[in-house]
Amino acid sequence: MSTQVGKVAAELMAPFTTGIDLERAELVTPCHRVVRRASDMRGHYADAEALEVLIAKGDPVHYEVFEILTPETRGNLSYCISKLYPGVVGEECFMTKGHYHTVAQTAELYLALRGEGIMLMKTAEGKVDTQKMVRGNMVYVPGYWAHRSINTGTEPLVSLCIYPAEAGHNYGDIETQGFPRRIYKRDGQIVMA
Ligand code: S6P
Ligand code: ZN
Repeated sequence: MSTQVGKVAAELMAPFTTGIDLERAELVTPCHRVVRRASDMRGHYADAEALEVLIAKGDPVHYEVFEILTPETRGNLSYCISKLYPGVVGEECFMTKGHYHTVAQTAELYLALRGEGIMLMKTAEGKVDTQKMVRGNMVYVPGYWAHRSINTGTEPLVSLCIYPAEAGHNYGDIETQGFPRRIYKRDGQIVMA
């Protein structure tokens, strides 16, 4: 009993509160901010030439992630606001790189707050799944599923993501094999191919 109490004391964190600026759809005081521009997305879109044109035209931000990180030990939760801008590379909708978790069995919950999109998922064994991301939808990404968000709308796709702090990012086979589906906007229609 005394050992258990001692262990808890060693890991004890102070409770804290963070705020989301609901207008800007950003965390007010993130620990860390990730910014990915078109030039960070080389190798991910079908039309590599269209991506280079976009980079030459000013290298727009594709997405930002505002993170609250806690110690990467079992039991803690980290979370972030993911803000994925609208746009196309050729005809392919803007998307995140996508990743497995390094601790492969860890799950993640995405609560869509604004915009419209698709969560595209795959497993290393070849399973594929898509879920609709629209305000109020909570997409549960189970362990072992690589996940990529795709903005199919005309405004930023904003989600709150909550995941075990130990989860980590594993970009594994995504940079070499991508995902088995792509999402295009053709004549204003969303097309999955
Ligand atoms: C973390 C979570 C998000 C993503 C973010 C960027 O588990 O899924 O914070 O890191 O949406 O995606 P990516 O694939 O570029 O890391
Ligand atoms: Zn994740």
